[in-house]
Amino acid sequence: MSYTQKVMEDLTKRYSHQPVFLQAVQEVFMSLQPALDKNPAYEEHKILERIVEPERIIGFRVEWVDDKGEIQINRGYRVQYNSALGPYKGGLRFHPSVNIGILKFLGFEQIFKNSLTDLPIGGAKGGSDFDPKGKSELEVMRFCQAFMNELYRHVGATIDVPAGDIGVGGREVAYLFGQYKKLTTSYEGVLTGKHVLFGGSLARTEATGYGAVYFAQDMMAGRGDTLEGKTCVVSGAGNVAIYCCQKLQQIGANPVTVSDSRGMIHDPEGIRVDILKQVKEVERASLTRYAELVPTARYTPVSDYPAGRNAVWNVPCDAAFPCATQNELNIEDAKILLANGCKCISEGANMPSTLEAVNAFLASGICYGPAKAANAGGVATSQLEMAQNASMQDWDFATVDGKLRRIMHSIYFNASETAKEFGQPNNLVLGANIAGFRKVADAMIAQGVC
Ligand code: NDP
Ligand code: 2IT
Repeated sequence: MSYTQKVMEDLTKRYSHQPVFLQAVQEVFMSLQPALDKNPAYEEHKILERIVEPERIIGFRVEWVDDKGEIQINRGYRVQYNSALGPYKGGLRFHPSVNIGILKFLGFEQIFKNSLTDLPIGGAKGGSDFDPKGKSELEVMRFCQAFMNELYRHVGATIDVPAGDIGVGGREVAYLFGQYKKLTTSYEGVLTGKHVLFGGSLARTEATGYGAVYFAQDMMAGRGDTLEGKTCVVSGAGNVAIYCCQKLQQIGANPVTVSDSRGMIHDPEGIRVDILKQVKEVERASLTRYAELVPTARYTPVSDYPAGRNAVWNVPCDAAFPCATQNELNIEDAKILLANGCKCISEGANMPSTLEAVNAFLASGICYGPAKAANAGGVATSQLEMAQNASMQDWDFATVDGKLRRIMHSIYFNASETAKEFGQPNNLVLGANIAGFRKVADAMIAQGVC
């Protein structure tokens, strides 16, 4: 039995109740064996057994009072996964589905993603099962304050720097920042994704979506092709999806779909980003509202989809950008995309494709940009925010966007060169996993057993 199989077997027994975590580990492990064979030091130092266990998991009660005066209780977490390369760094997710297994999957991915950026950041993730949907502004503020009342003792600008993820955007980061400042009297870059008025970086809001498009451009260029004039499908309608659509339009491609948890929009004329921003960022409404405002848009509710499927993948396209959530693209979807001639997948969301779908994309030989490479632009720009805060500077939009462009290019180059080194050119899953892993593993060995 190989080293990866042995560790995976033990892990599966121990964490059978955390399926998405096991899936994330499996996705990394399926690439690593050649690198482990090449360097026996990784097994001697038990790097796999160590890297799958978080350095620390913090769990806490979050209690707050709703607008009716009723006491509400939620669960809050921070998984501080790996600090070999720098202070813990990764987002916070507020969604009713949040549990330790989901945060371990996200934190595990974050270790390798952050390593790929070549910036000094370790991996972490956190969040709560709080559902921001349907909550008033004051309820969201009270919840964020209650969450920070506990989290503040575990974070800091050189310790652990949270940011946004699903359900956590600029509004939530601002309330969390205000409460941290109140509790510690310290005005520091303890969170990223802040408003530019108090230490935020220009281009952080756009960075994940823009980065996923930059990565797709590099993949297509590697095949002598371009995204210009191409029809693109995008899932999700939040931070990542909005700025993915915006960048696609800026480079002359045509995004024709977006989706949320209740339905999807298809408009062959192209998504109206100004209206999408108004509906999602300002009104925080459902996509039915978008369909009211844009006469050419067709809305399909989730109830009309085949069970468990996201209908955006049925729309014929040249390139697809999953930007909503994990496991939103399964093997049936992958087959339809491939049959329709899709040439490029760039993952804005974390682990949006099931393992079977990933294998179908790899077998087909099309451009496939796995999440930990393709969506690393968000966290990379968060680190640029940390750098600006630490040096008390602020850089203009073009400077930050230029750095983001170069970082995405370097991630693509590193993943594709590593794939070539291991005899599988074009396999960016293998390239990204090995390139991300090696840096963390080498740093762990150098730092000793601690
Ligand atoms: P948002 O909360 O801004 O948007 C999420 C979008 O996805 C919403 O349209 C939401 O619909 C939809 N969605 C979420 N969960 C589900 C679900 N279970 N089924 C169907 N639709 C769903 O989050 P982000 O845009 O920030 O994050 C999207 C993805 O990108 C996540 O996987 C996140 O981990 C990843 N990511 C985010 C980064 C960032 O910088 N923000 C960086 C790297 C990755 P609805 O509003 O109806 O719930
Ligand atoms: O998944 C991710 O990379 C994020 N949600 C962004 C993390 C960050 O620290 O900016």
